[in-house]
Amino acid sequence: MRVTALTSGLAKTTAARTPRRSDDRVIIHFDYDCFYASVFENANPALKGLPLGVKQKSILATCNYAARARGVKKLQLISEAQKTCPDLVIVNGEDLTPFRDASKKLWTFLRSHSWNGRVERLGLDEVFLDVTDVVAYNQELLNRNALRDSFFQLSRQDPERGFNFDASSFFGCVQPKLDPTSVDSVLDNPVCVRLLLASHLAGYLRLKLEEDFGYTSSGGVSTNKVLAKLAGSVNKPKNQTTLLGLYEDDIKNFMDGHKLRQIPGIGSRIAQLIQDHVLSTKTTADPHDLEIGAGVTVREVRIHPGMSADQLERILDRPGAERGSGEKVWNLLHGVDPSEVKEASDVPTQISIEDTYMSKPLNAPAEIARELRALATSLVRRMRVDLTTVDEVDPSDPASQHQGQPQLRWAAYPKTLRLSTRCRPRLTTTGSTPTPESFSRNSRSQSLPSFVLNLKDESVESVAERLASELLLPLFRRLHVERQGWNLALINICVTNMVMVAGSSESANGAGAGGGRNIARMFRTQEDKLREWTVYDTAPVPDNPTSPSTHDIKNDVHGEEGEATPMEDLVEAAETAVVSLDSDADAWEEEDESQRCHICGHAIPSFALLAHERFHSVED
Ligand code: TTP
Ligand code: MG
Repeated sequence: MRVTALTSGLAKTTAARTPRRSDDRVIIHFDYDCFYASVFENANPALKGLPLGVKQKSILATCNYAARARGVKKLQLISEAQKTCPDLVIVNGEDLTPFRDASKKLWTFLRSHSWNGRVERLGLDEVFLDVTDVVAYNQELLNRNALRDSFFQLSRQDPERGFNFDASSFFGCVQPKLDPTSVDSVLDNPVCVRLLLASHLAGYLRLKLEEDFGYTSSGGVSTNKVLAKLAGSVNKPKNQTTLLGLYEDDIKNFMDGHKLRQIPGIGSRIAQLIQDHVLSTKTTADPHDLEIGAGVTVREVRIHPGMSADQLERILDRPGAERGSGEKVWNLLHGVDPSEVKEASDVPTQISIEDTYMSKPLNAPAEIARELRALATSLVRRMRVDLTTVDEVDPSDPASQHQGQPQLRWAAYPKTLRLSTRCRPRLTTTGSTPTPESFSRNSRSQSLPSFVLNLKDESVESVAERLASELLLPLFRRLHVERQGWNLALINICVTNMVMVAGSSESANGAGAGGGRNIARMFRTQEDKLREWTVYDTAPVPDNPTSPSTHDIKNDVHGEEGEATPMEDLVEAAETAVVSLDSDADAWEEEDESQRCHICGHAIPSFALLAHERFHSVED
């Protein structure tokens, strides 16, 4: 049987327009099953087996598979879901803290199996793992004469750390389905051998996620991120799929079967533009043979007359469009995705907390004070979870001991605090229909004072109280000079400009002892040394060209108006290792493919936009 290497396999006739795929890497994609529902089930096992829905506002953010079996759907209105399944158990999932905590725990476990550090979180419940090096190492060890008794080594240093597996077959499902007689072909194809090994690693890790943490997941294994993610969706839940490109058209056929909108990286706006083009220039007799409601398929786009990367570039050429989008989309249509799995960091680039008040906008000073205090409390709590680490106690070092307890210290700290608000859009009348005027977002920022970093003497509540009264309220007054009646629909507070503290025992101990002097020292040395490298988050939110412009944040960062000058009282300029942080473990929160709601301007991850828009449609 002829085997075509994954990297080749391009028919001569189409070579000119078919992008070339590289299959050098091995990527696993994990997607936890009904994630929010699983978090509740793990916290309260009595819920397991019952139909369970997780509510956010008036919508189900998700539901477990027992509920899905009864006809309940993700993103369904609660009222509809209750009609479909009257004994549906509904829990409130508006506090994201338990989901974030579970997500971090699972991600930390997966990361501990990476050798190259490429472990990327997408949202709270998806993880990409680049296992190219682990797999290549095990490929070298594979003994073709004893495939059934193989051992997968998880550590280069410790040859006994690993698991037994049967390398004569794949773990889980394979796509396209593999004829048993082609197993030998697989073994003759190095790319396929790597994918076979990765399927066992994925199976092992998924089993550990379930046994050790209580989370089942779906897995996808392939040679790039888009293929791994799509493969993972083929068999859900609690299963996995390895996508092979053993024969020439395997990947093309796999991609062709998807709707354009299903392809990660092709957002709704791009999909709409392409679909509009394909539908309006369609030449076949019956326009209804394209499923207009459900969207065009990859195949329909790919074979559309004249379609090419250049053509897509022209279709997508709109003000603000990224150059090269045409080629990127064309590549994706062919399963080509050179994007790297990002390197892991424990620390988010920013922590942002916000709340919306669409149905009851805020207008009175007392309401503002209350909301700022609540948001500040969440923010400080979040900082203490996401930005701290626990030091080991060294029994021989009295300085490292604090009543025999492990010490919490900052693993990273933010330098800037930002407050943003949005006012509810007023309705204006265009023709006979009232439409919302465009909203405006205003932001102000300033340095974060050092009391926020005091882990020893201050409780979350007392830090939050000071943060709200001493910083956020004055910032708010600078943003809104009117004394009341702002019609406020959103408040966001955010800490950013993160600086990571390297794990030197000196800095660790000092910060661990209360975050006072040594954090202060870190600020000082960091400020002096890295000033020229630091990128201040100055960008006004460019979502509305008519919105009032934001001030120059640089002035704030350096203590404009003499409000917060945490650097001033800092002493001791001893060296402390710090590095600028440029990772984005939590980038999904605001940056990753997030879109803005056209009604309230709230930044929403793409995956949640639908739910959010439904929320508006039912809020009143
Ligand atoms: P998903 O992975 O889409 O859903 P899921 O994990 O619940 O279910 P599946 O088994 O199909 O993977 O999203 C992950 C979590 O994100 C989900 O548990 C709830 C949350 N979420 C929202 O808050 N809003 C949304 O619009 C969606 C789609 C998900
Ligand atoms: Mg999921």
